[in-house]
Amino acid sequence: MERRITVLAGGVGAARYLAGLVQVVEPGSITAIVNTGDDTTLHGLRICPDLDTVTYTLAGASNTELGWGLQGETWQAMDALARFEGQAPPGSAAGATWFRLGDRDLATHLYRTQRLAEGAPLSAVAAELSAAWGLGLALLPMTDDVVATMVTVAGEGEIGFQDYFVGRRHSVPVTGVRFDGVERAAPAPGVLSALAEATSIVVAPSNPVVSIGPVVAVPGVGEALRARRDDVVAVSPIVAGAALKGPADRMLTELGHEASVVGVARLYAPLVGTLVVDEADAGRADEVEAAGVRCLVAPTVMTGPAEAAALARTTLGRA
Ligand code: FO1
Repeated sequence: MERRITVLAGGVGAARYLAGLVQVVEPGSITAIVNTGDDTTLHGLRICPDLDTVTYTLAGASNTELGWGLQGETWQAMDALARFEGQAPPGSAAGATWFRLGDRDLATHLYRTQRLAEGAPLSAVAAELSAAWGLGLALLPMTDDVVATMVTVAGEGEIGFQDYFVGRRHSVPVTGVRFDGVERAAPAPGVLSALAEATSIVVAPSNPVVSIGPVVAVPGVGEALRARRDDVVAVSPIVAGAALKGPADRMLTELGHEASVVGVARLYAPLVGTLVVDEADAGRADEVEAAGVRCLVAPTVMTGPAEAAALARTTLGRA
């Protein structure tokens, strides 16, 4: 039977996993369904951080020092913008430089924004950008509609995801998360068929709340996953109680979940048949299974391309 792999993806962890996966299977057999809840509009430009992180990483062009954006980046546009920053009246976002858009990265947002203004759906634009970078897999946004992850921050109220993540350096306690617009969103073309027709479905090691959460909240996507639960394998983004990158561990605790592979298993249990946990968490395998999820213990920390490829093989049952 022809192999088809569908991956639910957030940002850096998912991008690294996919970079491993393209080493072990034909890229043409892979569909990545990517979170767009982090997307934002600044300077009139539509910015899709997770789509771009996956694209740049698979193209071998990501800025590994920063963890976002392009390698070899320069910042002349941001430096020039800083001159105007103090002139904007209160409440205006004009001239904002807190969210750094590199000169090369700007080209992506310029192209995307123009195409969206011409009426192209985001899925078409993502395909064009991914083709321009020479990628062989299908890269789908979870939806062509606008969905915005909103974060309720203690003592401050609700703010946009990037205001929390970059503006507050994800260091403030979170009391709630909501995906604005998701109930009206439709899965992007190809999303539901990629889930229905996949021979394997993988939930990449991404933040369960703000990266995978928005994807499964798109009407129809959670249901499609539940229907394939036995074939869904997730990789825990939590290793030995800590997130390898980002605020997933704190966020889980703040929202009343356990920041551990067991907490991840309990969250994913309705959708996921198997959870891959790192060897550091081998001692918790029984508790993962008690949550109703098969537990696979394997190295999950992707320190380089070989480790990412090995993790991809594990998720495909080919370790
Ligand atoms: N992350 C930062 O910490 N600071 C930034 O200034 C920043 C700018 C930025 C620009 C484009 C882009 O695609 C991503 C960018 N990110 C930045 C990363 C992004 O905020 C997060 O990594 C993701 O949204 C979380 O997955």
